[in-house]
Amino acid sequence: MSKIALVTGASAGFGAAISQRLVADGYTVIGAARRLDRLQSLKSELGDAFFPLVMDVTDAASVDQGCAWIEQQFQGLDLLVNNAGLALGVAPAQEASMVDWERMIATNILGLTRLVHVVLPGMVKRNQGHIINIGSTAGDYPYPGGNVYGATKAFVRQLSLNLRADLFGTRVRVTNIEPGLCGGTEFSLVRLGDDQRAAAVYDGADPLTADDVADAVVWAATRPARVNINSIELMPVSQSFAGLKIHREP
Ligand code: NDP
Ligand code: 8X3
Repeated sequence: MSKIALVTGASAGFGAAISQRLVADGYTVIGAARRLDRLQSLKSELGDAFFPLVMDVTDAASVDQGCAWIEQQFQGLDLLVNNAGLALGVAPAQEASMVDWERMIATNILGLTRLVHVVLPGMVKRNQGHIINIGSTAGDYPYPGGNVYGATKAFVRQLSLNLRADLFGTRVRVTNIEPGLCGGTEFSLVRLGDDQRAAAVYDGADPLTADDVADAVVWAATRPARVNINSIELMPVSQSFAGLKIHREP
């Protein structure tokens, strides 16, 4: 029997690459997102092992309905990859849009948490399963304009660790994958709203690719059942840390 995985945000970027890798590894994958046409074109590539599912993670009814369908069709999940997420804007906090902040919190925090809440009891009951959350280096290291986006990813990191604390004594696994700069996805277009500005983020940088992230996800998922990978932080070689800054009065 092939293992059953739900990948949120499967219509683009990491989610599409993770779905491809999991199917290649023998999983049956339910790929969830809002854009059905994108999921359908992934299905035409991946075939019978891929099931498109329209789901908006910010909508409780949509998540409940989608997860009920999965329970009925597949009798539960072996793997949840909580990948759907977004950044909006790079304005400093004092100039940022509250609407953008609310959307990031609704998607990256509430949406991800809602999926955990729906899926976890079944995993615990079956005493097996794995939740892989997609965090970010933005949850570990501050940068100007990262404000609420980075804070949502810090939430993902701490939730992942706290889940492990609660799951002590069960065989359910939790992993947080924290990528740094990664190109070839829609992330910067969504964040900046402009093709040229998005392309400039990666100019000359040799960033990570979605395949690099999918590699980390599939590696964590395929360790022996006794092994829990708590977190994986990965960056392109071209990315490193800035020092602390000191503002000096003239
Ligand atoms: P993309 O913008 O390429 O993909 C985001 C995916 O999330 C899309 O499939 C989108 O599908 C889905 N999504 C967004 N909102 C919702 C929603 N409300 N309900 C369901 N699905 C939703 O981004 P990436 O692949 O680059 O990013 C994926 C994850 O990785 C995000 O959590 C991001 O924060 C994180 N990340 C990205 C990095 C990067 O540099 N690219 C680095 C570190 C972390 P649709 O619009 O069809 O719903
Ligand atoms: C995305 C990575 O550095 O653009 O999570 O915030 S970064």
